[in-house]
Amino acid sequence: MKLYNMNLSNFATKSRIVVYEKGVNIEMAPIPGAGPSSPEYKKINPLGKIPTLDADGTIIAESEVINEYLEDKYPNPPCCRRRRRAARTSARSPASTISIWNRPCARSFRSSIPRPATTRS
Ligand SMILES: N[C@@H](CCC(=O)N[C@@H](CS)C(=O)NCC(=O)O)C(=O)O
Repeated sequence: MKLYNMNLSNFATKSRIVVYEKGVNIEMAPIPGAGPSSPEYKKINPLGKIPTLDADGTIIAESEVINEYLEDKYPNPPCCRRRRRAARTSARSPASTISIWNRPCARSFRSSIPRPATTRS
């Protein structure tokens, strides 16, 4: 597997961080030809955008998609996105519990708020 990337590309850096965080052995490949718009690179990624992952013959473009692929293929250690998801869930749980189980309380509060005018008669 190889990741076509360039040191100064912020999008490539997003994917490089995931590769390094997971500690997987993925070759860091330079962009062939004279740059991203070179015919050599466009044979790999016709849009000429960096990064591109060559996953043993399957070409994957877009840093977010590459990162999701890496997360699925190498779930451990989980990357930042999954840790954020876990953090979001732990914040949602008490919020949801309050909104579901304190409904009578919420209803009485809502009834004290004047309803907005509607166009329906
Ligand atoms: N949405 C793409 C953006 C990729 C992108 O725009 N990369 C820049 C480098 S940071 C690039 O390839 N620029 C070369 C060009 O547009 O010709 C991604 O997330 O991978």
